[in-house]
Amino acid sequence: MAQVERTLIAVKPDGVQRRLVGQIIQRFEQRGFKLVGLKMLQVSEDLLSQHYCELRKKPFYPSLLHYMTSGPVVVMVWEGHNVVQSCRVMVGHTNPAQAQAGTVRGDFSVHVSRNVVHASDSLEGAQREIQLWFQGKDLLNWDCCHHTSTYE
Ligand code: IDP
Ligand code: MG
Repeated sequence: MAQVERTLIAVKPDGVQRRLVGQIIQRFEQRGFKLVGLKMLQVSEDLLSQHYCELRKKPFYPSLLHYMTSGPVVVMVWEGHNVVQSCRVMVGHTNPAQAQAGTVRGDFSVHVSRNVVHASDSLEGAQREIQLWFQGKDLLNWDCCHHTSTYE
């Protein structure tokens, strides 16, 4: 079977502290995406600096590193048709003040410095981030019994 699209989603430390992990996972399950990888970890600055390499020069970068290392994160890989873009829409605008109600950020956050969740922003970004956070052996190819109710 051809490899379908995958994206990286992470519940950030504020989301874990606020016990939102279950509700966030539920949204992606309910939509019809398939969970193929999941782990909880305390992120190292080294991993984060690679993850956020494009933001290194931003004024908020030091506080972003501090926030993201302030506690554990739950990181996941979700699979499905158009999953990268669909999950970005489900997560909502980077700045919760501009995020629509019904999105994760629009429902659970108010300020850009504590926006609860990460989602890859492109196919290339997703591939890069998945390789950074997961080893290939930790991503599971499994058959979902609902497949024919979700896809043609
Ligand atoms: P994204 O998470 O929606 O892809 P990016 O621009 O890639 O947004 O920024 C990564 C993360 O950096 C954001 O999710 C947020 O946690 C943080 N961030 C972005 N802009 C600001 C800001 O202006 N102030 C504080 N933190 C910010
Ligand atoms: Mg981003």
